Amino acid sequence: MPTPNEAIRTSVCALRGNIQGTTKPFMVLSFLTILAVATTLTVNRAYSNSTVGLVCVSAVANSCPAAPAVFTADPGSQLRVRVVTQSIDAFDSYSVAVGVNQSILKVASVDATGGLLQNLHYMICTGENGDPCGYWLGLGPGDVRVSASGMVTQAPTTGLLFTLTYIVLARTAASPIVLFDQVSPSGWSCGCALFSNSVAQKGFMSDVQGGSFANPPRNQPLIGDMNHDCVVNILDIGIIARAFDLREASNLWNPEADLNHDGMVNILDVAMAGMHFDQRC
Ligand SMILES: [Ca+2]
Ligand SMILES: [Ca+2]
Repeated sequence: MPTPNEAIRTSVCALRGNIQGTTKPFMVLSFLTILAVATTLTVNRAYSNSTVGLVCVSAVANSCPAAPAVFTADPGSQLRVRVVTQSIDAFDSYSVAVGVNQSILKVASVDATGGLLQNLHYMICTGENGDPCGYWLGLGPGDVRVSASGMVTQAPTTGLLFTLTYIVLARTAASPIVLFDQVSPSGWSCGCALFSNSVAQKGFMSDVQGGSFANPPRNQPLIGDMNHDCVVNILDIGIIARAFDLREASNLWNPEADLNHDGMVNILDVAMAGMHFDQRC
């Protein structure tokens, strides 16, 4: 009487014999290749859970700020975000992903100039057809996954990994810049950056410190911009229209809708907003 294990082994051997006898051995090969890839991906998860050093977004190339960086730039201008490592072990490759709201910040370039490792690769995720990140379930629109390799650095390593240049598309009071990494296409992710040292044959994680982006404060309020989205349009006229005919004594009085400050909301206020129609900050 075979043991359960022997029984399984016997059936597997029988199955293998059947497979070898099929006319499509390439299918078996494909299956084994997929299995091998899956196994490799599992191995990638074997990074130590403890972290070493820090990777941050920074305005400067040679240090991380004590508190998360706040970047400011006007719509239409460019924003430079440096991704910097601080007090980290020696490494000769890394990978890290940077996420932003792509309706506010659009990636213009990813650049390793002045960086610790020069052999740079990156993918910009768009969420559109042909998105190179489509395979990586953990990545979404606005994310950039960056990896690089080069000569082993000297520990402790502090310095620039790469520079991201964004074009500022829209106004925001605060929009996060997130650092993270995706290890597997299955969507497994960590709030960390990944490093490896092929000479010492080890991999390790670092902590990450993201930041945020905001537009600089406006000097002059935009007349008629009732909803403060930096453009005067039909939405703002609608807000004034809802306050139409109200006076200061009214329960629903909206002082903001009284653009000419005469104590009532009427056609004069609508006309005043109309004079600034389509204006932007
Ligand atoms: Ca508005
Ligand atoms: Ca008025």
